[in-house]
Amino acid sequence: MEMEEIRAQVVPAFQTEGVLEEIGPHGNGHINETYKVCFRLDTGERRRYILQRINTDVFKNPWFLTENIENVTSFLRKKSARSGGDPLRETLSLVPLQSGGTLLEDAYGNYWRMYLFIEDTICLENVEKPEDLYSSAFAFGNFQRLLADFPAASLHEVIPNFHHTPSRYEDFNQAVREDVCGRAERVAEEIRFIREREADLSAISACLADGSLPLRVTHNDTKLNNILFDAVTGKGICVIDLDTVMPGSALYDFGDAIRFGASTGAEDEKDLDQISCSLELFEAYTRGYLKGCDGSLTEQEIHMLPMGAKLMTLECGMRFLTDYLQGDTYFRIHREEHNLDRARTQFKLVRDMEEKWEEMVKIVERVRESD
Ligand code: ADP
Ligand code: GN1
Ligand code: MG
Repeated sequence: MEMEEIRAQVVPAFQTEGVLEEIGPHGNGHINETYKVCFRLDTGERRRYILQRINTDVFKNPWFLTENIENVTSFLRKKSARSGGDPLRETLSLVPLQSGGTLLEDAYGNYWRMYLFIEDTICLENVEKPEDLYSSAFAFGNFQRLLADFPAASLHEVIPNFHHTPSRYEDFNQAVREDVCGRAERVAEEIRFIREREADLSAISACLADGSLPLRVTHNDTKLNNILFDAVTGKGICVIDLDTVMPGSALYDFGDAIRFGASTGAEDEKDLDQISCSLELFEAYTRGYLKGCDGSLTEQEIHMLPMGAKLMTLECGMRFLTDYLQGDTYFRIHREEHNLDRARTQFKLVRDMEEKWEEMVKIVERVRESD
């Protein structure tokens, strides 16, 4: 959709303040389309908003997704207000439509939503220092703690089996069998890498099924760039990108954050020599996460944190490779073989974690004891 159309037909549907000045693409997400929309008030003050077109290939039911976000954000806003916080800074706020509700379906069948832009914050694409990761970990842990008494059963499972690794493995095997782009032969080594680890894949799902791991409300996409940091204090103040909030395991949130944040290189780095799992960053995240969860994790969850890191990294690599095999239809790519490069960084990380396993286990023990 052209920017002019978005400006004329989408933006006016929302209850914004002031006169529209500018609209442009924003952020680096792989799934939705994000725009920053700037308005000017009579007083000269600026009002900004985040406008997003929801990817309905990925999120098949945007109504359910919106219901989840409305319920979770209003729950968090109330908690923030009760504890003397700043609800509009600590929680995402959906902007209502002129016609009521918060989800817009345009004339072409696209779905849109708008959030208040949280000002004076920064969003980090890469870890610049361990404190950043600590701070993001605290925010994600705190998010989990705040949602501990949210009625999890009321949430829609917007993407069924999102972090159910054995089910991702089935999808992967099907993609290898079908090999619609004729790419399987080229990635035989990566396919073997995954298959050699088949026995590990049910480590979390089996414990959720037998009740030895509790089902919690989890974020499920705990990349560093899904936290907004206060521009002055550097503290992680708001957890964003709530599309995948669903019932799940705390290990999903911990593991996904480690695979992204404790890597010494970018998710799509081509030079695999740049990629390893930094134990310093692993420790910083573990410390921040346990602090943020504030005693709410069980012994078993803490014990399995290294497994969470390894499995979520392997799963993500498997998802990138599956998408590569299927012709890059899920994750947005910016170059040929982008998904393959992404998959390779994840497998390099998994191998490195396996080599550092004993140290990761010791770090978790040390952090727990010092807590
Ligand atoms: P995606 O699902 O595509 O990752 P996100 O919801 O994470 O989309 O948004 C993309 C980027 O937009 C974020 O990484 C962040 O930089 C920015 N962003 C999103 N929501 C807000 C907000 N309410 N205030 C300020 N920036 C935001
Ligand atoms: C996607 O939209 P974004 O970039 O925050 C994906 C995550 C992956 C991530 C990998 C809904 O997240 O699961 O871990 O890319 N989100 C969805 O970078 O599939
Ligand atoms: Mg995001």
